[in-house]
Amino acid sequence: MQAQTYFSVRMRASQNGSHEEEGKHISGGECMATYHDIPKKADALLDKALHHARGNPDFMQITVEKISSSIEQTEPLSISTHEAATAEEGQLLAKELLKREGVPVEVIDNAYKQMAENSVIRGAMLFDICTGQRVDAGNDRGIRVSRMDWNTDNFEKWAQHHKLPNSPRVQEALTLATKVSQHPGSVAELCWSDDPDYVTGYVAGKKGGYQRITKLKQAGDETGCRVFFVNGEELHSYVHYLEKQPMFIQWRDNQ
Ligand code: WAQ
Ligand code: MG
Ligand code: MG
Ligand code: MG
Repeated sequence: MQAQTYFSVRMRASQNGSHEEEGKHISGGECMATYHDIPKKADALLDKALHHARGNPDFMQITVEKISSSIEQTEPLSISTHEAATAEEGQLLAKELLKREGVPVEVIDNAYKQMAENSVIRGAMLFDICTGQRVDAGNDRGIRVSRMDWNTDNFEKWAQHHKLPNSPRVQEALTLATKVSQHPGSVAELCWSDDPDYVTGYVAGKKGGYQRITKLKQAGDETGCRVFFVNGEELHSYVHYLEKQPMFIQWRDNQ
């Protein structure tokens, strides 16, 4: 569809050495840019890393790669917000919403158990809903979804229409959740931030869309979560989709 050449721009930042040297993960980010926009997009990612609630990084890497496959375009998932008075109430609701998306309760329990054992991961853990097992490499890298973006003007119109804060965090999370959910093998996603000052998270799925929950952890907690529940997918092509298939989110603002 696109006439222009786009580039994938990715950033990762850590403290006390690189991720490979067991440094602490501070921030990551991924977007797509035209050649002309690379400086602007790279600068925004650098800024995100340099002013982060998890701390100041001493290792940063920005990677720019030309995208040669064609870019898909899709509408954002529908959005809803559930108020939770406490993290416990929010977590109970998250489990209920995952069940409604079709994740068996034993698989949810196993994911929470493994989460507690791998609390510092900088990507997503993948769980197969048929076996209940974690199916990505099982290390502290996890899988990073990449090559996705949502034009900020279009996002701002969307946010205004939905009376939501015009926040890059919501923009990034909904972009990621929409791309993940588009794959036929994706059943549901569970996420909350590893940033100590942000306690809202979500469950996303094909039935309920992007379902925000206003409190999933205590303020000050630096433990985040991102889990993708998948249905018997051939892992190699699924991960290839997450990492490599380029996708733009585009909201039709005529609704
Ligand atoms: N691919 C896979 N996993 C990722 C990615 C990615 N591109 N980016 C982040 N993660 C994982 C990683 O393990 C982080 O620790 C965790 O997700 C949380 O990332 O109000 O801000 O960027 O609607 O801190 C959701 C609610 C906010 C937004 C989520 O996540 C709203 C958030 P963060
Ligand atoms: Mg992020
Ligand atoms: Mg992004
Ligand atoms: Mg974070």
